[in-house]
Amino acid sequence: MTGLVAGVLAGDRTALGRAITLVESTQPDDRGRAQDLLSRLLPHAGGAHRVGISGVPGAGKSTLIDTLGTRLTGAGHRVGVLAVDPSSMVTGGSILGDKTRMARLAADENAFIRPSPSAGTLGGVTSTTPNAITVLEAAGYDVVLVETMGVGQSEAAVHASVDCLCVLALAGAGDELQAVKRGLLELADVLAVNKADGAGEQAARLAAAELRRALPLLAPTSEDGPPPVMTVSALTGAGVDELWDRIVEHRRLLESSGGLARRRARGRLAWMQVLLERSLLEHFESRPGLAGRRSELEQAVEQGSITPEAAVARLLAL
Ligand SMILES: Nc1nc2c(ncn2[C@@H]2O[C@H](COP(=O)(O)OP(=O)(O)OP(=O)(O)O)[C@@H](O)[C@H]2O)c(=O)[nH]1
Ligand SMILES: [Mg+2]
Repeated sequence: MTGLVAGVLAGDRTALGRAITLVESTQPDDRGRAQDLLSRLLPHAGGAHRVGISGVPGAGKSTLIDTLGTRLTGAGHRVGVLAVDPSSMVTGGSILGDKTRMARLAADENAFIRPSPSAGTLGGVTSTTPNAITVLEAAGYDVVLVETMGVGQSEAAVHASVDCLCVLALAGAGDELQAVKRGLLELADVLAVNKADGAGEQAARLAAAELRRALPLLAPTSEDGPPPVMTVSALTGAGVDELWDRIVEHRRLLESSGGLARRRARGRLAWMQVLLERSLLEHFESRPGLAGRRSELEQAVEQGSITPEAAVARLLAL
């Protein structure tokens, strides 16, 4: 364990990979060691600018991370990436697909790309995402980019894990707002309409203007007013520096208002809630006899001979 801690703190890539595997492990046997490791790394963590990159499949998240990450390492940053590989859902754990889409960054010695385990997760973030961020920070990565798919509950979960959520939108055919979901819009700290290049440039600019008009109506609850809307091309790099400037500006405002500490504290509480719910469910499901009784009751509910409420009440009474 001491060797692993020292390896991570020294930025050793093998140690880093092993440490992330350990803190992501869901094996009961690993949990104690993982907690031990995390408690030793925590004093060295917290220093990164944590940025979520979200958007529908194909929005260009991986391409943006490759372009932005390469620019950041060029400017002297060390960039950690947590990325979900859609293909790993089928193959059970290959990041090859995304590594090829982040080819420059994957070969960059100042970057570390880590595939997220996607099974049973919320579109790329898991309850172990904060742990993986801790390990990367302790290893000296000062920017952590988290790629997530804009699906299900993942927006809220990733929002709780990062300092800034950058949402990539695409110009739609006709309905400009189609390619970004409302739930995502409400959580976005910075919005960027991607693929603003070549024949798509004009459409991207129109979509951005449309978003700027619509945002005050769509997300009236935000304390700081609507998020800035940019146009970028992850492919050519146009607008990517400006996008990073806005992300840095967002963080500066958060820091000067004390909001960063509050946001991170809220995030930790949100994850505690997620973990509590998961543990309660696991605890409940591990009761002897539950599985059999449950499938009987499920059949009864399917047939309509008993209400879902009554079935749950009987299960809880076990
Ligand atoms: N023209 C253009 N194409 C882009 C741009 N960014 C990404 N693409 C292309 O869009 C496709 C999807 O890009 P990805 O970066 O893999 O998108 P993603 O959001 O990571 O997709 P998933 O991980 O599958 O959800 C690829 O063919 C990219 O080459 C851009 O700025 N301009
Ligand atoms: Mg991707």
